[in-house]
Amino acid sequence: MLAPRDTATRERKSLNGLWRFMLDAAGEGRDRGWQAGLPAGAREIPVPASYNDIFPEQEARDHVGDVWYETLVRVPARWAGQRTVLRFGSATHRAVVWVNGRQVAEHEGGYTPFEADVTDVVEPGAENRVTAVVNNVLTWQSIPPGYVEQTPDGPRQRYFHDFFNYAGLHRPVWLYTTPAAYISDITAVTGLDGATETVDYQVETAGGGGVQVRVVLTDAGGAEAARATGSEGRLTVPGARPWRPGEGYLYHLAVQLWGDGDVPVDAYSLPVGIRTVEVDGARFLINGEPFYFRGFGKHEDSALRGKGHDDVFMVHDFALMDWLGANSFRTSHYPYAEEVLDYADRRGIVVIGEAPAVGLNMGLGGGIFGGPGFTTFSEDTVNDATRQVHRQVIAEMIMRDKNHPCVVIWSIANEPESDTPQSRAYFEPLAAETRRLDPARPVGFVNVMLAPADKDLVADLFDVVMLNRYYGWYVNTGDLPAAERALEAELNAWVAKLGKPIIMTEYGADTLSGLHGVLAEPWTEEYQADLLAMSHRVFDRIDAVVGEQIWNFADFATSSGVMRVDGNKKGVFTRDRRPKASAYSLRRRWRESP
Ligand code: GCB
Repeated sequence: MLAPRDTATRERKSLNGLWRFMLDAAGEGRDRGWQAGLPAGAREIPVPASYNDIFPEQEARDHVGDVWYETLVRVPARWAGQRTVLRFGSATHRAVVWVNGRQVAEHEGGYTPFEADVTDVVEPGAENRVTAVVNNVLTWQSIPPGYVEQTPDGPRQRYFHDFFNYAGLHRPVWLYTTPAAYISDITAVTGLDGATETVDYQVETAGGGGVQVRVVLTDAGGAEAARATGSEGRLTVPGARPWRPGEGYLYHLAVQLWGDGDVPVDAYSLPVGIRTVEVDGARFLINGEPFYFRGFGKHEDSALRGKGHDDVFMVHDFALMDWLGANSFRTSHYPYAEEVLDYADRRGIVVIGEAPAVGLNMGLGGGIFGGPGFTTFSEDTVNDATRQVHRQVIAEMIMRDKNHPCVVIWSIANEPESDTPQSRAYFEPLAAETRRLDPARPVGFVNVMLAPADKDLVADLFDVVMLNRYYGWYVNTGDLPAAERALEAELNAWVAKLGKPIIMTEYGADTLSGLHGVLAEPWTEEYQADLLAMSHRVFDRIDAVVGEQIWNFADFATSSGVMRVDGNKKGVFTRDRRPKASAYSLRRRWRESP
């Protein structure tokens, strides 16, 4: 799926800004005809943003069900005769969209884009009404899963993941044009043929026959590097300058459709980073060189915006990662806004792209507080229908992100149950399907502490071992010597079992900014720094560990609970991005011995 871009033949119009907004807990908007116009009580709300924290109201924050968004957009008169497309970067977790009262789109899944051809529905030159009903309910058949509990005070959304269920229109909304015959998709896979760099391209077209595809690859300075004719082929680029960690060098693949005329029918330009990714024994190679991941699991999360995409936070977060010497992050626990991956491409930041499959594990969250006692995989809980949705979100993530050089691994789930035959039966086809959809990237899933090497039944299906471990926090709390022994023993067991590269995708400690202790007690800034240093000593002793990504970059919002004080506090930065003490010790480790 191509991102909307302005080109010689295409034009975009942003629909970001203030939209009209209504909560609809009773789900009666459709019957009341709100798709034809919201009632007078509608308020204004910013897009993109989560709606939960904009108004100081419990009703909005804890809303369960539908909300309505509406805006009026004047479609330029000059767009008459062009194909016009309406595109939502995301709508969390599902949406139905109308234009001028006519339904044009319906989409399941809160973290991938969807679009609709609205050529026949919009009136160029006039104001057109765009209406979306967005629903935030999580069920056993949504990804991520959840369930709604009916209480005397109304419905309550329950879920199994540790971040707040923010919802709404989180990402930019666009109207854009294409010519009637247009480029509908491009796939570019870079590689090496002997010592020569290659770009294998494939162009899909729609809306008209008799067109010819021409592609020209130019370097960052605009100089031509290769060209070809035809909808697929291989470009060779001897001596290409690679995309590599820390250096986001990009070529551009200019794709043109030609008819009989002397100007192209359609034109689109795709950034291409020429690089290879491969797993070799217990090493992770980028461009044939061993790569060590330094960085974080992150969240799309900030005050007031919730999960709304925000360029200020994006640029600032990357600058802070750079300040620390981080070279990578994981899009825990869902695909992030496309703008983030575009930026990572340009900055040379390495990304593990993760599907929104988090919370597929009923073994977590029980303990002394008592869990509801669900079975993860069963006809009534995570079942075949759930897996079908899971398959779909993986496919949409790959369709959207396949051309980003920054993405080097697909993570298809975070901490699912993985120690039962049912979990193997669930994941085996998903792993195979992910490889089929993208044979060019290693595939993994993130393993939970409950399924160490001697219990896990799933990790052998994947190329890399990604581990979330909380030695010194959830276990061996406050006892770092014991934590160090246990962590090392577990990692050695994984090395012995699979011999694959290990990336530590989470480790860390909740830390209250400003809390200090002469003795490093849990929750103090000193303890976080000590726990990280302990973990790093272990990683440095094990060759197969090829990455360390701390949980988390910044403090973030969660649902309420006795384990969470105003959210999850495992950030190296606070939610407003002030450093805790560990930031300075990390900076020394990552910047002084890169
Ligand atoms: C995990 C989860 C992450 C949580 C984290 C924690 O293992 O993957 O979503 O936030 O632990 O802090 O408990």
